[in-house]
This record gives sequence, C-alpha cells and structure tokens, in this order.
Amino acid sequence: MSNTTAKATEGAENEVYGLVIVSNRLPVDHQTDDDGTTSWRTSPGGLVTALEPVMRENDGAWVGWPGVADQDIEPFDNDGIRIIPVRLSAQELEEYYEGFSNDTLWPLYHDVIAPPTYHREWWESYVDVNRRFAAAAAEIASPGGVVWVQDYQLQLVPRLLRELRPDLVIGFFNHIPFPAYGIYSQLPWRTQIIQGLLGADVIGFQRPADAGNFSRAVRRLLGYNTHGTFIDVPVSSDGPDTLPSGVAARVMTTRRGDVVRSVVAKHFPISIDSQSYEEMARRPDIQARARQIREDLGNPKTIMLGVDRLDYTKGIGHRLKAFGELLAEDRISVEDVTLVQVASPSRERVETYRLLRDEIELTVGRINGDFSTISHQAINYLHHGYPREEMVALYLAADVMLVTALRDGMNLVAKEYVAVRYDNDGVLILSEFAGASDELKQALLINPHDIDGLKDTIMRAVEMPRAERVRRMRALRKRVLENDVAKWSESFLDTLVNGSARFTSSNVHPATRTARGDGS
Ligand code: GDG
Repeated sequence: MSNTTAKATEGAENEVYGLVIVSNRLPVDHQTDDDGTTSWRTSPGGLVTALEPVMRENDGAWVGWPGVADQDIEPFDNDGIRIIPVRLSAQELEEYYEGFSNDTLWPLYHDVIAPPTYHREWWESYVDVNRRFAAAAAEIASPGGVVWVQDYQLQLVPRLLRELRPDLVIGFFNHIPFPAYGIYSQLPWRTQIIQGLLGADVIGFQRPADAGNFSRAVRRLLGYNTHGTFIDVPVSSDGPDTLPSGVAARVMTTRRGDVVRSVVAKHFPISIDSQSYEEMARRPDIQARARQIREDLGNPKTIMLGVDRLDYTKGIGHRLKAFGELLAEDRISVEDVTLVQVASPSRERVETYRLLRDEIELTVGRINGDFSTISHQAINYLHHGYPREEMVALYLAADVMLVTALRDGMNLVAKEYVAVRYDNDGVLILSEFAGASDELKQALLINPHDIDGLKDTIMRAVEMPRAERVRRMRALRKRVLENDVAKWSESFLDTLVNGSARFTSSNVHPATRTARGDGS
C-alpha cells in the first residue's frame, strides 16, 4: 500500500490512522478468568483471518463492536492492531444486528432461502448504528486516509462517512452475495442502501454476478450510467472550488460534460492465509490427531466431512438427505463410510436459526437411529466451535469434503480444505452456488437442490481412483496457494488507493488534478 501512512499523530487523545478497518464485530473477544481478571483474545472467523495480516503490516486501526452490550470500552492495542470499540445497547443488538442484519438483509441477500422480516424500527436502529460507526471512523482517520468498511451490516457507512470526511478514500467489501434486482427490489429501503454504498470509491463483491446485480440495481433505482465496472455518480456540489480535495474525489468530466465521481463496483474474491493452513497441517502433533480421529471413528474406508456455521444457507439438510438415502439404498454402509458434521453454533437468538437447529438435529437423530450400529455411527454430529488445530486435523482426516451451500458469498471452508491437503489427496464436493466455485473448477461441482445428482457425486467421490484425486487436488491447490488472502487485500487496496485506469489527463476534473499534485 504505497499511499498509506500509519499513525500520523501519536498521543492518547488525538491519534489518527492512515488505514482504518470498520466492521460490525471487532476481531477480539472479551475474556473473564476465574479470578475475575478480564483480557482480550483474538477471535476466530473468516473476516479476522482475512484482515489480520494486512492490519499488522500497516499498523492500522480497527473500529467495531467488542461483543459486549451496554459498555463503554476505551481504545486499546491488541497484537499490534489498535482497537476502537463502538458501544451498542442490548436493544440495538436486537434491532440493528439480530433484526435488520440477520433477519432482513441476510435472508434477502441469500435469495430469500428463508423469508426476510421487514420492521421499520429495525431499519431506524440500523441507520442510527451505521451513523455511530461512521462517526467513529471519521474521528480517527488521518487526512486523506484510507477507510475500508466491511459487510452488509454497515452499508450506509460509506455515504455517511463521505459526508463527514470528504477527504477520505473509502472502500466497501460485501462478504455475502448481492441478489438479483427482482429480489433486491423487495427491500423497502432499497434506494437508501444503494445510495449508502455509492459513498465508497470502490465497492467489492465476491463474484462478477454480484457486482453485476449491484450495477443493475443502481441503473434501475437511480438511473446512473454504468460502464463495465464503473458507475458515474453525479457530483451535486456547485463547482470545482467546492469539491473536496484529496485523491478521494476521483472526479471526472464525462464526454457529455457531466461532472461525476467514478465509483468502481467489481469482484474481488476473498481467500485465506493458505500457507498458515498448510504449515499447521504439516505439524506432527496435528497429523497424529488426524490419525487418532480416523481410529476413533472405527477406521472407516471413507470419512466425509461437513464444517459450517449452523445456517440455513449452508444446505446441511440437503447433504443429510442425500447421505441418508445412500444408506437406505445400500449404496454405502456405515462400516465403510461415516459422515462427520461440525455445525458451529450461530445466531441462536434468531427464531429461524432455532427452528433450523431442531430440524437438523431431528434428521441426524433419525438417520443415526435407522442406520447406526453399536460399533459404527452413521453421522457424528458436533454442535461446537473448535480450535483451528482441531479443524485442520479434521480436514486432514477427511477423504471427502462436502460443501453444499444453497447460496454462499465465497465459502472459506472449501479453500481451507484444499490448503491443508499438501498430500494432494482428498476430494472436494462443492456447490455451484458458493462463490468459491468460480475459482475451484476442479472440485466436483454440484447443484445441492438436485438430490439424485448429489448422491451420484458422493458415490463418484467415494470411488474416485487415487490418480484422479491427485490430479484434481494439485490443480485446486495451485489456485488456493497463489490466490491467498494477502493477494485479495492487496488487490482491493491497490484499486482503492491507486485509482483506476479510467482517469486520463483530459477527463480528470481540475480539482482532482490539483489535489493529486501530479498533473495527470
Ligand atoms: C461469510 C460468508 C464468506 C467454522 N466453524 C469453526 C470455525 N469455522 C470457520 C471456518 C471458516 C469460517 O469459520 C467460516 O467461513 P465461511 O466462508 O465458510 O462462511 P461464513 O461464516 O458464512 O462467512 C462467506 C466469508 O464471510 C468471508 O468473506 O466466504 O460466504 O457467508 O474459516 O473454518 N473455526 C474454528 N472452529 C469452528 O468450530 N476455529
């Protein structure tokens, strides 16, 4: 990141930072020990894994909610990252987070797999909380600094932040899909959300299709011109003198003479810290644990594995149905094949998630009741969160990895499985509705709604000759090792900081040219 300066000013009161990440949840968890002392521990999860290395390198600050309600917590340092907590009340958590984020936006953006709930109070809370996050970022970003806002909980922040600090360079990344207009248009606040996002200079999505859906929504709702990945956002200011200074302006004059901010809406597929997964997999203690897992499962010929947050988007029910039918039809037996399903607890205060848990556990109970023997269990169902070491041991032990999402922004589990398999063995079954399928073409791609197709693919995976497994896994590994999370963030930040190839000496607006100081 060439243009980013870290910590422009030192001092407790008015520290400012050249790179600020803003996300709903901070990458730390509050811990209370037995003796009552409290401390912070870095929390696991896709986004944290993704951004931690970039933050350390750039000595940046992270704005977000610390995970405890109704508490004012002072900024502090954690593992080389400055942490800026934003206070949320218990009621805001209910309305802004569990309500609008997880029960309105989440189901809507995942193609209404579950019905979204629309409540005006939830929306009002979403606006209030987004305003607070924007104010917190505005306070600590250095002049002309870079602010990178994460995910669907904070879609109004880019515009609110631009209003407060027009000098900033603002990026936004959407970790979940962006739906087609026919679905998106249900949202009563569809125009406000689009306008909120357009406050950013670069809006990143997981897949080209997501970026396309967003640009179409902008055309339909606001009538702005789009050209490929560029969107012309009219500048409402009165003239060059009132335009903000700094590279953030990105203002240009179109051929028709309109003065516009050129916003990029493009795919930047997220990834993982691939090397660290491989390194962990090579550790003798983790390999011993993987052997132990196989033994504890009764040394089956094939271990199949699913790892998901217990979420209705992940298609856990579909995979259980396929597995149960294969057992019922005697195409597989519990002596030969066992399924380990890690379903980590998630959003347990949202009703849809409680119902999903009941449904999944009923299905698991039925399949185990019908097919397990004293010595062999059909499904090992684990409703826990595990340390990363245990996850890696499970990936190493698994002959077949099942990713059957009905809709998923990317799915990092698929990439983690591939990164771990330095032995070039193992078969990945991957839903074409997960963003990862755009890149991981050598996986066995499936449509999870097609249960017969899924069953045939499971059989193909179970019976796949070693030579084919190795050929496929080699190709998958090349992809995941080359395109890791460092490359993802570099490519996003590079587009954000250095702008796009669209600016030429003839179309850059004079105010932007002066601010850049490069005459180009
Ligand atoms: C969202 C989007 C997108 C799960 N259980 C445990 C555990 N995990 C880890 C996995 C993986 C992460 O959580 C889950 O990431 P996913 O990508 O699979 O899914 P979401 O949580 O839905 O994430 C998704 C992602 O954002 C990033 O942009 O890919 O599409 O929905 O890293 O390993 N980790 C540990 N114990 C567990 O029990 N340690």
